[in-house]
Amino acid sequence: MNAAPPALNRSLKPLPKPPVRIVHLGLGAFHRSHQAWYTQHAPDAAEWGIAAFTGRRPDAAAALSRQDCLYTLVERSAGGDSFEVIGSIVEAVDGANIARLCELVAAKETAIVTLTITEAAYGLAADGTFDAGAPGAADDLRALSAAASGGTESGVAGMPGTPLGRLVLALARRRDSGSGPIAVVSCDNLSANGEVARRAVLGLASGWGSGLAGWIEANVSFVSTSVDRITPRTTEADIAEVEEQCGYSDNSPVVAEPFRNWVLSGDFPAGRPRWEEAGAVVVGDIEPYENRKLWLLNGSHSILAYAGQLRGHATVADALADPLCRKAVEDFWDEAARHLQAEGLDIPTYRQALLERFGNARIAHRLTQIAADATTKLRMRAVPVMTAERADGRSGAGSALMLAAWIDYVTAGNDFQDPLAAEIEAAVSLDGTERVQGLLRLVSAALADDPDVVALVARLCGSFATTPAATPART
Ligand code: CS2
Repeated sequence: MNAAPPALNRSLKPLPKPPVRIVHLGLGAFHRSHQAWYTQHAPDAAEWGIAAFTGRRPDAAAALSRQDCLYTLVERSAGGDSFEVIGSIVEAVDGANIARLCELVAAKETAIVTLTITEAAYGLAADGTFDAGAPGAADDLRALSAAASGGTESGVAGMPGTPLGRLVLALARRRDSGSGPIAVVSCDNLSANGEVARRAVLGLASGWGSGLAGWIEANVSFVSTSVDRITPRTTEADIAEVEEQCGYSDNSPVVAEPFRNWVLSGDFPAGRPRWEEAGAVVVGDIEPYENRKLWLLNGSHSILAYAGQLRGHATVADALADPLCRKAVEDFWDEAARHLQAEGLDIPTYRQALLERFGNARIAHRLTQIAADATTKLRMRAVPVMTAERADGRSGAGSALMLAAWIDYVTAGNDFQDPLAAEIEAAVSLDGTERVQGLLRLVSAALADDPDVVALVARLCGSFATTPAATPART
């Protein structure tokens, strides 16, 4: 029997460890294939190390720490794989280690906090405002108020549990340490994600009192970004492939498509890596780029996630190869494209590139992964397009089909993860039109209050039925 190969950190020449100047919340595969890649490829990479904190569980930090935070990025194209060791993350920390988070955010050298905490973690109400009554937020407001009146971050009990609650505590420490302005950079798929992050952080900071919100307004720059790189969850087969091809063992490789894109808009008062020299784009007005990506890429992903699974498919590539799903995607794109008119967006080329990216069958992008957190995602992906279509006097049938596919998906009893899971279950137990309206309300009150929209979505339910018993679509 062959001996197991050495771990990658033991088999490679040590990489230089840049000092921590970026703190990241949400150590997952996407951060490692995207922001960590851009940071490694910036010409001033030697000055910018990342300390990355996990979200709910410590596992990813523990695994990465065992190999000096190094990991392999597998770039998977239709033609084959290439491998690169990424070393820009220099510290991987359990998200519950709030003391370390406070220490790093309060440090003068730290210039940036990046976030990949998922869309749902911003605690937005359906109208886009910060929801102080949401379970995580309400607990954190209490915890922050207790901490402000004498708690310490080392006594974990009563400490904030959400990433943004923890960030607020850490920003309070930065204010107290006099380390000055800092940038918070959201890298989650939300429109105006910088502004959303600002609202959520300020909302939570009100729990702290003593002028913290005012300090944040004056000293924290909330940068908006549009991020893009398809990064499926790593599988055991990926781990085995890295071992075979690279000759070392890596417990945390990450697989991504060759394509990557990062558009940023906002100020970095304490500096930043020269990411633009690694291909990032810095713009004044991010909205058109953000909408192009959120609607065309993420919107069609959501269609494929629900319609595809209803039709028995497991991956994006399989679903796209199904003519019914493909038509739903193209119809939605036609609709969305009418509201993507800014100069330079080149929608035909973007669409063509998406077809190629989604069709890359070597990237097994699971539809179950995309299906999660629908209520938050559909607010960004279906609602704006449908609202714009209706304002222009059209039906919005392409977006309505995305909503109908989701409604059918949850109604059919498929497993799902969603911050509003209990509300979804309650709505699913209603009958017919009431069920459609109840589910729509979780995504947009305005759409649920429009009888024409409810009727249209109800009519489209059943469009992806694969069993003869289900109602066929009547469009
Ligand atoms: C996907 C995204 O899971 C999802 O909701 O639509 O993660 C998508 O793969 C990325 O935004 C691609 O950049």
